[in-house]
Amino acid sequence: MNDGQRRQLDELGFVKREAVLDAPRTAALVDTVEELFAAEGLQAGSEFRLEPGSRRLANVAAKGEIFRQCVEMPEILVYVEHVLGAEYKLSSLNVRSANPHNHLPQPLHADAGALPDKRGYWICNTVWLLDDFTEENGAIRFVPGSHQWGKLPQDVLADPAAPHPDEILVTGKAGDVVIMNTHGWHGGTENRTGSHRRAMHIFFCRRDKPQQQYQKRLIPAEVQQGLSPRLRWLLALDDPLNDQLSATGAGASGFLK
Ligand SMILES: O=C(O)CCC(=O)C(=O)O
Repeated sequence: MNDGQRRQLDELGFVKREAVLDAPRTAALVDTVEELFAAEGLQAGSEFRLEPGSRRLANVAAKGEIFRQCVEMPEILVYVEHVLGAEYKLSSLNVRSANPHNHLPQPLHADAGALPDKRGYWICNTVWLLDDFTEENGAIRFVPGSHQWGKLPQDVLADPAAPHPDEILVTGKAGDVVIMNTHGWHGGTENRTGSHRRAMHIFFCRRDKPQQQYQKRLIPAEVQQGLSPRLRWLLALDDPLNDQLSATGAGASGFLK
């Protein structure tokens, strides 16, 4: 991470890394995502939450090695560590696909309704673009600096779904990854095109907080056995504190992530 990127993440609340995924890997992710949508049908995303106007998949760390490989990419984790400190873990791994002609913009929100606590920031999302994000197709808007305000949009805005005077639209190319301090106010926008707008959300939290998706329960035991020590650490598979915090599903509360 260079100084400019660090400053952007600290001050604006997000930074984009271009071309993290090459075209074949992006295409393979899209194929796997579409296979899962087809297999899961109307149930897709229901383990976490459904969202009108969008297709969602949940728990995809349990649904393919291709997703787990993205969790441990050092060139992205360096940013996550910058936001959360050295003691972080995967919280959840989902896919969101804004439907063609989806005219339901998300309200501005902080992920999981989370405010920073005494120790500071405790969530960080990474948004992996599986399609180009354009001004037309439902790119994410972000209110720069709002991660530092210690307030939730629903508590201070008359209408969190309305455009915010300071919001920036985060556009990019398929294969880019946007690292977001999602204490900051953000949300998906309208998709005015005839195509799906797909993204994967690899969501991290500090290790003293519950996971949104308790990986130890979700990932099949035979798959867990074959995972590297690094991935086991990232997924908190051998972490008694995480067992205590996450086994009840407490981390699933709050707003959309
Ligand atoms: O548009 C996206 O992929 C991100 C939307 C978002 O902020 C969320 O689902 O919490």
